Amino acid sequence: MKIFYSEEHRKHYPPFEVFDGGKRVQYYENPDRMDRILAALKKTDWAELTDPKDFGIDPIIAVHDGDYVQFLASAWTEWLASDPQVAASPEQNAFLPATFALRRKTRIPSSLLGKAGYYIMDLSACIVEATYKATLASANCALSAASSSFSLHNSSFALCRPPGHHAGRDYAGGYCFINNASVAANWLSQKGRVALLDIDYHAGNGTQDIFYERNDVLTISIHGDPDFEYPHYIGFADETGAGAGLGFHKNYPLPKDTDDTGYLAALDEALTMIRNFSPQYLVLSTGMDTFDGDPLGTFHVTQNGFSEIGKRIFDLNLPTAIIMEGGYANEALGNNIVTLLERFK
Ligand code: SP5
Ligand code: ZN
Repeated sequence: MKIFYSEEHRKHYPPFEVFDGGKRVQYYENPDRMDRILAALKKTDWAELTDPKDFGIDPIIAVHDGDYVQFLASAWTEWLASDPQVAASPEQNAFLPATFALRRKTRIPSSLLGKAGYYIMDLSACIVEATYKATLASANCALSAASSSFSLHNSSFALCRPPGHHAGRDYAGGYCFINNASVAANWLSQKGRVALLDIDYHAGNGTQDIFYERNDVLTISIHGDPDFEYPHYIGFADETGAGAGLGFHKNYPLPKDTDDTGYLAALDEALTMIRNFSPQYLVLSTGMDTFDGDPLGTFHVTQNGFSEIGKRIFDLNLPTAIIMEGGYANEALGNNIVTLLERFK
């Protein structure tokens, strides 16, 4: 199986993020995650590490607003230039807003900090010098997997970092800047019908927003109920699409402590919905933070659970672009990913 991976992510390693209550903590979405996955893949005899192809900016700005992408590209340099303290110790700093646009989004602010509060939804999407280049490489991994689905009719794994599913058309959040899975799904939608299934523990709010009014890409997310879990404001069961897209989005918000049995029951419903849509391609937003013991999750999906999840999705018999999203139990991350991917090889 082809594994699309780039080393460009490595220097995207903000020195902190801010948790609930204003607590500064280590950045959970860290390069060690990739090293654990790479180590596990290298022990197999089927993982074929491949550099992504460069697809240029067009497939990205087909999904994201150009002014938002421009903000991502220049934010760090502008931040550095604006603050001598940051310039004196850039490695100890990350760019984050302290004021948010909330529900006032009528005009794009002209100042850098105004833009930040307008384009960033939380305190986990920290921008550092290497962020923009890392996000481009990550999107190219997803596009390479999509292209492989199209031209080779096979399934492949985009080992994306940073992840993408919390990023919307014009916003970053939850470690995500460019929505890799959405960029891949949108690219594939020009070749045929696409279903995008999101099995990350957190609701795929960015993906939901991007495709909400479209009926050519079916989007489904299975996740911790936003009633108690991040992203809090989106991902509820009654959000089913709008306009032409009505009926083409589905959320499965699940309770705390969901185990393999509860998870697989929701997955089976999602798979039935995908079969009824009869897509030609599947994009799988693959978060491993549903794992029992993940520091950011509350579910108890086991390694056996991931094996069964992989098998049931594979049984759809669709060329699948498997896109890495979250998963923060680093010690188990490699085995968990390999367990899921093994079902597709
Ligand atoms: C891609 C992805 O999985 N992004 C997740 C971003 C989640 N940010 C949540 C921040 C709130 C953390 N609450 C921590 C509870 C620890 N017990
Ligand atoms: Zn997640």
